[in-house]
Amino acid sequence: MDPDARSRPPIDRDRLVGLLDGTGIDVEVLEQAGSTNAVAAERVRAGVADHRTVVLAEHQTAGRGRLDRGWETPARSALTFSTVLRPDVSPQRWPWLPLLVGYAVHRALAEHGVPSALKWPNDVLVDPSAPSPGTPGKVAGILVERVEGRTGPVAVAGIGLNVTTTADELPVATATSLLAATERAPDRTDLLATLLRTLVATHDDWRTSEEEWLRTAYQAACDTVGRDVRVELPGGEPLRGRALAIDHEGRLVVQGPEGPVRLSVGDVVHVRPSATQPPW
Ligand code: BT5
Repeated sequence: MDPDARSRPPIDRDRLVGLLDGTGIDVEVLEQAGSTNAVAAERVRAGVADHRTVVLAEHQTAGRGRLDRGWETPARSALTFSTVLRPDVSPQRWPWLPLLVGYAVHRALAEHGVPSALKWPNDVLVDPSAPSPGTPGKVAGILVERVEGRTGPVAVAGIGLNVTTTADELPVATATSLLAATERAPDRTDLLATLLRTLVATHDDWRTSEEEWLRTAYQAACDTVGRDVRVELPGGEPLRGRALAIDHEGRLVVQGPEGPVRLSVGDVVHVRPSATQPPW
């Protein structure tokens, strides 16, 4: 048996099926894939994947972030998977999807006793001690892509969550894992089942309701609001200011030098601790 198989057991498919019984969630586990978002998109275009189909790779070799950035994870150290969701809502509501997915990850981690916070728009952070004291690390990233299926558009919601990745395996200084940050890691099969149940339930609740509860819940879990931030904007000068709120379209409202600006995209750097207590 290779040493990794002991310290990093594979997903237990039989147990997973039991844990997901009655949810209609269908998980395909691949030993290896380039990007699970790409595989799920292929399945959607081929007409063999729809709402609640999930593709997971034990080892993702060409994981994607936003804007053609990469996502790197050693085999079986993380959860890297993509869930097909059919939001069936007006196009104006689609920008909520990445926020909704992040919020679902935050809730699922809480079920496993791990406090986390959200960094707008698509990072999940955990405290306290990694990568350096007082600097929460990025434990999960989210990539939501719209794909034209045979019967309309679907969202492919990719989640990468570092579980047992050790400090020296983490690809960048801002990254952490559940093990590195909290010195313990839930079993990946249990955690995956919680993530999928929470994601699908949060999505289905949102789809059939108004936005305000999600806005309030996201904002309460969001460590960006209340901080001084620098936001790198595509093709423009960075914006500096105080993050004030998440608005009703999921945009980050930043008080800049020339007044409030509403951002729908951007990379946020938290430049100073929040004046208020962080939501851990
Ligand atoms: C993201 O992009 O955070 C989205 C990551 C989504 C990954 C999942 S895995 C399953 C599915 N299939 C895919 O192909 N993708 C999705 P972004 O905000 O652009 O952040 C990317 C940046 O995060 C990189 O440029 C690195 O700096 C950093 N990074 C790379 N790997 C990381 C890791 N394992 N943990 C934390 N940070 C990482």
